[in-house]
Amino acid sequence: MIGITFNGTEYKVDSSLTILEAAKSIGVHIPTLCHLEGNHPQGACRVCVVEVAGANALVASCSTPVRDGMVIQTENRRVREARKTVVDLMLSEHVGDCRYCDRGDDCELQDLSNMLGLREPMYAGETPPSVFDLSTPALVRDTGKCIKCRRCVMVCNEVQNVGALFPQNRGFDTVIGPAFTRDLDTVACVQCGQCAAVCPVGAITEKSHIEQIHQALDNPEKTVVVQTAPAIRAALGECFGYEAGTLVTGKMVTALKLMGFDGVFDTNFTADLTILEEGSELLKRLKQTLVDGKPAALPQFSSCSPGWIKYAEYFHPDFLPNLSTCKSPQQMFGALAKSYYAQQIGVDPKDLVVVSVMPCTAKKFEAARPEMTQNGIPDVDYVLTTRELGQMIRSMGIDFRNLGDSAMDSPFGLSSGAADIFANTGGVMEAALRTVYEIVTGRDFPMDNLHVAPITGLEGIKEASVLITDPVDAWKFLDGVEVKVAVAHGLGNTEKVMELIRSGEKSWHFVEIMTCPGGCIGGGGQPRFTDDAKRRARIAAIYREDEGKPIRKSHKNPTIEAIYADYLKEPLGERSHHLLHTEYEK
Ligand code: HC1
Repeated sequence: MIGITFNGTEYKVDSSLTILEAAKSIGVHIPTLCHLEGNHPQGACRVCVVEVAGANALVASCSTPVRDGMVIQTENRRVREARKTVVDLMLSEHVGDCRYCDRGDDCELQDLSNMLGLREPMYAGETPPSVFDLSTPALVRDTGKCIKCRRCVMVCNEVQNVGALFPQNRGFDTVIGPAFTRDLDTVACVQCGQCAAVCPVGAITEKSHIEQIHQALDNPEKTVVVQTAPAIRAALGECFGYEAGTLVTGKMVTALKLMGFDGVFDTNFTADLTILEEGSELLKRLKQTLVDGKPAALPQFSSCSPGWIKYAEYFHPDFLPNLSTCKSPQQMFGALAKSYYAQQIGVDPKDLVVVSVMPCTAKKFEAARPEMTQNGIPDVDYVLTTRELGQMIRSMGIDFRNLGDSAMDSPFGLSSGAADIFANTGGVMEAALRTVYEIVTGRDFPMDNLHVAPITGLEGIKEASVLITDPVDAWKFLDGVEVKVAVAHGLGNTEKVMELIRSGEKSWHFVEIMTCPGGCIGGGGQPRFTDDAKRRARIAAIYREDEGKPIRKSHKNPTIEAIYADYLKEPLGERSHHLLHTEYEK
């Protein structure tokens, strides 16, 4: 620890920090439009300038390390005027009318301009042309709104290892975008939307489905049902001023009913179903390999995160046979809604509209994939991000904070705690282990409070193993086998996992990959944030939801048992194969 002085008061801070980090650690706020916690400083926006005694010029606090005895002013006239100049210069080049901007109510540039008291432009400025990129199903780019902060570049290259976005040209002509300033569909973008989640302005946003959903809700010919992903309930509240990690499951259901949906269902139901199908698939692959002498593709990779599927298609096509053939819970829900449920309620699948609420922009792309249809009808019609749902609720005049709680509808409303934790990194794996262990041994899953501690938390790559002893007769070949698993979140960590597998350094049986840092709770469609505190709060909330459930294992969900008895018959059976599984080809 070293001693430094902030605004006249002495503090002890960690010597490894930058001024910006040290200020945060003692509760002093320094504004920034380019910094992303946990990543190296960019020094791009210069909004975080501070005065350091003895230095001639103001310094960027994000890229200046603290030194013992440093005396720092984060706020005085000189600092304030410098920040005003910087922000005003950004505004002078920023195309757009706040009245019509998607970020009108949560723009960091507008907030900062207000905070600094900017009331009229100091510089007339020249604005660059606004070029729209509407090429992908998930994202919209508007180059005119871009303030060149490079957060998207950082997250796309360093966190996600995708490299779809980077700065081109110089000075005023700088454009942040795909190579040769072309559209996103010309490069290996996985549409995860992490760029849209960290953009401080409206330069990259999700492609909205709000208008199409209003039209469907207004159409008396259509029956419109909605499913809500596991991660929504721990984050939607933030759109209405709740602290991160406030669970709003019941209010969310009430709001969706008030909006006019004919059925409000839970993607968690099909998350439970995924565990039965994906767990059975793992056991089948192990049997083929260990007993039948026909080595199956191992490790098996989870397949519910569409950004990861796209990443594998682009960068690791030789591993596509290792992807579980299970459709994601979103798509399983759509397929069941348009078959089993449509039949039950006597509606032609063509007149049933399935809407999803997802924390993920890539789910829009997943729903549009040609594999995700039956007889030409898409499993899922429209996908709203958490942010879009918040916007829709507000626009329909629903007073979210004062709503009571409602329960999800039958038959797809009941789920286990294992389904809840799909939202967290490590959750799919833990849910699978809870079920597979019990199927194989016939005994209760032995982990403390059912959690597999080594694969919880925000470590980038996590590993665990479970030793199988004394299995039931059907699985005798697994006696003494140590089932080894791994978990990665964020595609940068995923790439490291792939290197470990390719080099032979690791030989896991099952690997969970989630595209976004933290898992779906940190998805590109969630209420925006740039630090880990919100990820942690949402993760804790999801574990609370799991621990509060009377049923915490997917195979113990009675409605899952019922749908197998009535309709699907058995995991990996013919109907499951037809409705719930797919194959990916490059
Ligand atoms: Fe996810 Fe999933 S957990 S992918 O993270 O498998 O988006 O929440 O809905 O489909 O269930 C996202 C979340 C989500 C699917 C499930």
